[in-house]
Amino acid sequence: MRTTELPDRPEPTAETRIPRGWAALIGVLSVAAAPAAGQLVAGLLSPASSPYLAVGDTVIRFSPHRLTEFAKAAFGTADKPVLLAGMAVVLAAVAALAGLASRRRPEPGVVVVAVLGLLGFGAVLFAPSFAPLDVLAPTVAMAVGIGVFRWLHARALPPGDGPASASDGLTRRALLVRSSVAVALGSVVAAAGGALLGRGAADSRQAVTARLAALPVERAPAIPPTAAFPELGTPSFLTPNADFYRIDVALRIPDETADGWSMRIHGMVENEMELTFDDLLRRPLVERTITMACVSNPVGGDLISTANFVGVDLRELLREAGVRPGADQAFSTSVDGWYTGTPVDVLMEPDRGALLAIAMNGEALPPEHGFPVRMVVPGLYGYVSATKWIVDMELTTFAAKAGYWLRRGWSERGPIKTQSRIDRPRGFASLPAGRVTAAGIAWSQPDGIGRVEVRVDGGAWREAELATDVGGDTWRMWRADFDLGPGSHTMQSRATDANGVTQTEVTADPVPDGASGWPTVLFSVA
Ligand SMILES: Nc1nc2c(c(=O)[nH]1)N[C@H]1C(S)=C(S)[C@@H](COP(=O)(O)O)O[C@H]1N2
Ligand SMILES: [Mo]
Repeated sequence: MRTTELPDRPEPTAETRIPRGWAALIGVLSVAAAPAAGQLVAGLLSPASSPYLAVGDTVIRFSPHRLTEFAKAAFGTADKPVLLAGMAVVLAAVAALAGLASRRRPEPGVVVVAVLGLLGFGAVLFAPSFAPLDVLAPTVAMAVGIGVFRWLHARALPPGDGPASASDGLTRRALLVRSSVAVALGSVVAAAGGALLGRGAADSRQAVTARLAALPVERAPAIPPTAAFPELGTPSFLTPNADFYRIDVALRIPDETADGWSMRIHGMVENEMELTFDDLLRRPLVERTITMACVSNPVGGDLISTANFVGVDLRELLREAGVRPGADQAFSTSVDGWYTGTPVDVLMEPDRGALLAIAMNGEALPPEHGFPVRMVVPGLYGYVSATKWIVDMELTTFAAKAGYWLRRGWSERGPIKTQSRIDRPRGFASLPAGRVTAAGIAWSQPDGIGRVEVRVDGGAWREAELATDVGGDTWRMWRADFDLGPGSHTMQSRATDANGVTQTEVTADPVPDGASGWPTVLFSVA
């Protein structure tokens, strides 16, 4: 409210406000410069960390299924470019408004640029492929966006004190035009450069997926729909790649191409081998359905997933290389410097089915799951067997060399422990009176599950109904019905493997060789 005592704030004159057109333009230019700078850093460092593309991927991930299906039907393979162009239009509109809101002071625009920057940051941070160094691209993007906006704003704002002379106005205007052109050109160069730099790995993945579709692969049997109870709360039998659990110590996801890949098998072997990606494609390719598990998975945890892996039989390769007697460890190294040792006796078991994998669920390995080549060994925890981005395998002894996690207190051999998990009821659920349906998963790779039992409130064990068997290398879903009275209840489960050995009740932490104990869920019935 104004009072007569206080002098009126002078109304800003036309001269101390940025003309509308320029205000909108500097908003648009800054909001273009930001993701362009992010794209350049991402191209240099880690292609998946481009904030603009990450936002696009996030939109796709959180779009309702029907919308993405519609987009595919309407735009075909152009669905993603259409989305990215649509985002550009929305961004330009927001940016123009932000500029218009900042005709006197830069703050409103700075806030809008910062909020957009945070969106990009969040999209990168929560991408399935996130690795620590990925924070750099969205950070640079945000800093460039804010910096450019402040810089152009200062140049566009007419001087507030006194009328500027005509020649003054001219040079100022020329400076503003030059600065704007510089920002526009810089953005185009940065975005294009970044996109080019980062293209190699993505193009290579697409090419591998396409080549694989044309190659003969010995397919795994189809998964029957009766192999899972997703309607009861179990996972789907095959885990979509984007949901597949992920564990690694990579600072950035390697952006190797398939063409550039090679791997040496050497050390205690008769015939040293050097394999290229094409060498792998020339060998018999086989698809195997495998449930991978992480040794860090606590009882009841979700560091376990299942996929159809396509690859080359690792035992066959090692037989060709001719492992010398005494070599008890296959020591594999990743291009990012991680390394582990796998027991040779396990790899050489005739039925083990260890793979040098190149594809997962019908496409080339996703970058974060080891593109172009990784190991997968049924029945062993990932830390002793599942080297992603593999580039070297040395046959040696456990006495001579220790893997990354072995040096950090984890055990030498990592057989997966027989386990079960209760997915329903959820912990602390309150259920209506009447029938309670329990469901979950159990696993005991590579031999498989023979039986799952469930009990409530420490009562008698009841045998659960098992879903259709897919094989020993995968999880097995189960379900059981109970009629329970009102009150709080405790449910436990225990799995028995195909050899009749029941999972231990003894609880153990994940360190050093995997968690054990019966999963327990507390819930209440009304
Ligand atoms: N290069 C590399 N490979 C790795 C790891 C790693 O840190 N670096 N982690 C291992 C661990 S502990 C597990 S459980 C599996 C997980 O594979 P995923 O991320 O594809 O699920 O990868 C293994 N392979
Ligand atoms: Mo792991």
